[in-house]
Amino acid sequence: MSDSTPLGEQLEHYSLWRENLSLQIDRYRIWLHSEEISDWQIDLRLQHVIERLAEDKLNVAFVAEFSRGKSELINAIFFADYKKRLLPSTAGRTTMCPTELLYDAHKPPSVQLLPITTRSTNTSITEYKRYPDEWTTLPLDTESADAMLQTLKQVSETQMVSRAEAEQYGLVHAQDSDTDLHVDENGQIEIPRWRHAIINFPHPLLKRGLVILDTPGLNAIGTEPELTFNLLPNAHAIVFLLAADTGVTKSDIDIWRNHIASLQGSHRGHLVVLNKIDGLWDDIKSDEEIAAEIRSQVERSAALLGLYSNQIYPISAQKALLAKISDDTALLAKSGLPTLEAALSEKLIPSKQEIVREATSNEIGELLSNTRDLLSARLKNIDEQLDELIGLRGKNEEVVQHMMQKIEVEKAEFERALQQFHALRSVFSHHSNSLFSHLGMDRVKNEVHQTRVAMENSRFTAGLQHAMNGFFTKVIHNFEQSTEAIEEIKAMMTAMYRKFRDEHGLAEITPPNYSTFKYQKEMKRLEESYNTHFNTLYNLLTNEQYTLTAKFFETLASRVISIYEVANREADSWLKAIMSPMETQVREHQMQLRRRLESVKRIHRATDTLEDRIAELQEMQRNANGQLQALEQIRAEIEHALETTSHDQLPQPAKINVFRSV
Ligand SMILES: Nc1nc2c(ncn2[C@@H]2O[C@H](COP(=O)(O)OP(=O)(O)OP(=O)(O)O)[C@@H](O)[C@H]2O)c(=O)[nH]1
Ligand SMILES: [Mg+2]
Repeated sequence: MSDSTPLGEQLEHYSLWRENLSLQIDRYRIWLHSEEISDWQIDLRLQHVIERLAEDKLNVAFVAEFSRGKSELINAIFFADYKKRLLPSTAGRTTMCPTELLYDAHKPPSVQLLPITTRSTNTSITEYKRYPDEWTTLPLDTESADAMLQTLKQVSETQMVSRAEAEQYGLVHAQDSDTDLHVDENGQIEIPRWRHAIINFPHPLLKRGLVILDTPGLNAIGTEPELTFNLLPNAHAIVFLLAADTGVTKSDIDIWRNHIASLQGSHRGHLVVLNKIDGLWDDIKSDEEIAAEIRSQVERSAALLGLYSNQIYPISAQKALLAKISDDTALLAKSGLPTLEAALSEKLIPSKQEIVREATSNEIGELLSNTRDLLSARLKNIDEQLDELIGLRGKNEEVVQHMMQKIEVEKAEFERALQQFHALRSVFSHHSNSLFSHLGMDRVKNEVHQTRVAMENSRFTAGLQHAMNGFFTKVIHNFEQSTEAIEEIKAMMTAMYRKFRDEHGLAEITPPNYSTFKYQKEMKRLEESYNTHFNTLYNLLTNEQYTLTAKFFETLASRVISIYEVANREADSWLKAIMSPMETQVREHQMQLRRRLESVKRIHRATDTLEDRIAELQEMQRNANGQLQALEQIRAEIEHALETTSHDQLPQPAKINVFRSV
């Protein structure tokens, strides 16, 4: 199906790249098992990496004022193969609720709809996603384009309610200048029937992890905090549409400035489209004149948005859809869509792949280097034992006796060190607890609760903003305190690693890094975007201000909580990553000492001949060397899988050594 488009091709390459990478990582995992070098922690970490690669999503959002052609463009890019206009697209307001199109193979094709009445609670959409029974679910008959079309019409459903009810949902307020939502003779107002829609649809691109977000125009973005604080900031690309028939209006500029341009710092892909250029295709004018007219409108629009004119793509979504449906290549080229599609895939995929590549490379690089350290330590021990035993050739019993005593002393010393190690473990868990007292879920949930109470208490006062600001201050402070705890843990472990290396010859290990800096930055970003929106709410009457602020706060809070969840998972795996190589090495060293003592004892008691033992050790040495070689091979294969780009035409990134420490 749509796989023949540049976007389809790139997505396919990208998903093949992920599949191949997973395969190589899984081979490493299986190898660790078969060689009996794995333990449950390593296995779990590898499984996580593999799962993350499989579940990787690419989010593209379409944002604009109403009737600029968002839904039409989505139809043209993604659904033309159905030879129908699948998503409803009509003059005036059409898409009434944010609509996510995705594919989750665990569920049957369906449309899930969250009733608008849920806006009277302060619960965010993210939270509702955990409770499927709050949604109305309609099955989607993918065999019939007509049946699908009927079901998809739900996203434009509206209903009539009283003005008071609309106010309760925060959809209108005293100074509402929204002319489309006018009160009729019965005092009723037309409002959307649904708050949010999720379309689960087995489309080839969605199956490869693409998630499309269609949004309603007419500043619905401002009233649904989920869009402002979650869906748009998390999109990997945003397509913003202008239309040639309306030109750039004030509300276009508002949406651009407040919801898209303000996200730019986070180097996400933004694409600006000037749609409906077919309105300028005037039969009386020459092609050159038409091209000049389009160019000048592009330039004017670029100037108004503060962009270069080559950043705006002139297209006709409607003609592109028609061209694809009727297989008209000339019209398709004229519609400008192919250029936009190529730009979209260039913006979307390479940068996403880079992020995934780096995260995977760091995680696997660390595990590989731990495995290598372990095998090297094992080999070093075997070498030493061999030296010891070879030195015994032709020596008398007294020498053997002496050696036995020497190893026993070493073993006793190591056992004393082990006691220190166990003491360290308890200090370590003490520090870990202190880390989680700042970073833990209980802490953040408590902050949220306290802020809710403070907001409720300052319902009619200016203290509202104070309560919200206090929330951010506390949350950011918690992250700062976590940083201190992290530094302490790191310093302690570094000292311990050094001690074991110097006194017992254990391999040098550099503890991995962990920083909460990115979360602090994310919090600051949320705070800024909150402040921007709060200032626009500030002019409202106090009661409305409270209602809206409370809604915004709940979405913010659920966003903050999900950031904490990620930070917690990371902290957890960091704590394991910092402790487990040490545990493995200590265990290994202890086992080797026991073996050495055992073998010398057996020789002493003459139950084993010296030559048998030497031969046995040589076999172990060959085996360990073989494992190190196999590991090197695995490392090279994973590195190769990481470096292969998803797209051969792309300039190759500067060659970097993906595994710094191996
Ligand atoms: N002439 C022309 N009409 C277009 C083009 N693209 C969309 N339209 C029409 O413009 C109207 C609005 O298009 P939609 O796709 O519903 O716009 P939207 O941005 O999704 O609007 P909302 O869902 O209301 O936010 C529809 O009647 C489309 O057929 C185009 O390229 N040329
Ligand atoms: Mg629409």
